Amino acid sequence: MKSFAIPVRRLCTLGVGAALLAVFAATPAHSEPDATEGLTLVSVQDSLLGTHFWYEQTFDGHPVLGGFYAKHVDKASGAVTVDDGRKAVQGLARGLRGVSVTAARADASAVQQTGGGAYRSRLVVVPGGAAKLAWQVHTEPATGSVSTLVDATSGAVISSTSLVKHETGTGKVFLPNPVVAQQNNTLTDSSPNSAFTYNTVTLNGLYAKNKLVGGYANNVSKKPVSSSSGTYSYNRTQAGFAQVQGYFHITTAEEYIQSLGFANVNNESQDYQTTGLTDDNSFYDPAVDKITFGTGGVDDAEDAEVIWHEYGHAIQDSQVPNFGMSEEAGAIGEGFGDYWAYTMSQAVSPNTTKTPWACIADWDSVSYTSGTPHCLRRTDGTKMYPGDLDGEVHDDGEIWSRALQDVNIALGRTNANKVILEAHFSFAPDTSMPAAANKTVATAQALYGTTAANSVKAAFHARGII
Ligand SMILES: [Ca+2]
Ligand SMILES: [Ca+2]
Ligand SMILES: [Ca+2]
Ligand SMILES: [Ca+2]
Ligand SMILES: [Zn+2]
Repeated sequence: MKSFAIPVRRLCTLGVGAALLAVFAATPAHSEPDATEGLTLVSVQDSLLGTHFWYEQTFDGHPVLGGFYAKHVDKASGAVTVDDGRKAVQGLARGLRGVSVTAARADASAVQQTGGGAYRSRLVVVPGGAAKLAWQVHTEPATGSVSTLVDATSGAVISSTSLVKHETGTGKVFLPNPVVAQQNNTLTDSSPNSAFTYNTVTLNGLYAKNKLVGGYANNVSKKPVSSSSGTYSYNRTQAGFAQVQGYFHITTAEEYIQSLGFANVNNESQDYQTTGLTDDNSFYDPAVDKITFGTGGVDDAEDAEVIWHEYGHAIQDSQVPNFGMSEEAGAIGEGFGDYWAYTMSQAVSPNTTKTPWACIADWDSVSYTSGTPHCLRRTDGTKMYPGDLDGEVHDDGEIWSRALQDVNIALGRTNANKVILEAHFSFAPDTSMPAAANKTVATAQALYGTTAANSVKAAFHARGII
């Protein structure tokens, strides 16, 4: 039930009073608004069947967030339908009492929060039992307009919300790669296209259908593919395929992170490109926050596990600025990237002898490995800390990825990933493996208690880390 701390007054703010009075005169009295103070007409629209009056709810002259009132007048019968979406406003004094934050200071907070320039700000009422005044600031970063609410009394940022409407598209991808999906480790880079099976998927979060640019992934490849209908169905012989792979698998990884409850782990449109590097290598460049996929051998972006490994670096860089400032921190970065490929594949593929989850990049690695299963690296190795450290971050990362795999087995995928991601926030950029392991154990303790913490401790202890 809605209640209002608004005295009843005549509707006096209408620019089209005459038209409205005429409507009222033709309709029964009971359909008129009962509390007319605090309603500002913002739009009158004619449609085939009626006329639609849209009002914004106000309190003391300020718009009430989310509050609305609509009146629909049927053209044929004159019947009036009211849609009363006004919000309760309680406990708020009139006359701007308590407002100590200037518009300029609110603008500066919003600019800092969103990275875009401020172009509009106004005082609004945040409704509820303890209603308050806030500055609503619109900024426009490269990813589209954002509305930020800044508490007009304390100056705290209450929320930041993207105003961009998202579209969906469709595309064809490998899920996670053809060796795993088809359980066939005889496929090679020169196999005919007819040997490959593709998955048709939905591309979420596109800002517009015609480009692979959206909430979580930003295709900055040269000659980016385009489709006015949002249809991105390419096969691996076409340049567009790798671009779609990048968009889909980055977006899926970030959607998963968000589903775990993390709102601020690389919550942005991650730049990636599938062109310009002919090496059989891919990398994440923290200086420009961009992932580049090489095209040597099997094009790297054809294997989602390579995409997820690189996205692992983007994840950690967003959680800990400049993460990886020591050899062991670098090894943790590589180990986490491999683990992230492992756990993303876990969700979309079976764990088989032919393609065990522990085997990373089963498809990309057919170009440079001979035995089967083909693996770039594995997460089930037996290397020990510190004796097996060789000073090369990818090699040493296998110590860390094995420990994370064991955490995953002990806690289950969801809880393990919550612990692992949460723990990253307190890693130092130049952490040692023991320090990071201890943070992870403490995180497990805080989230899930002693039994979970002991399992995590055992996983790191088994590698000699703690
Ligand atoms: Ca990023
Ligand atoms: Ca290639
Ligand atoms: Ca490759
Ligand atoms: Ca794999
Ligand atoms: Zn890496």
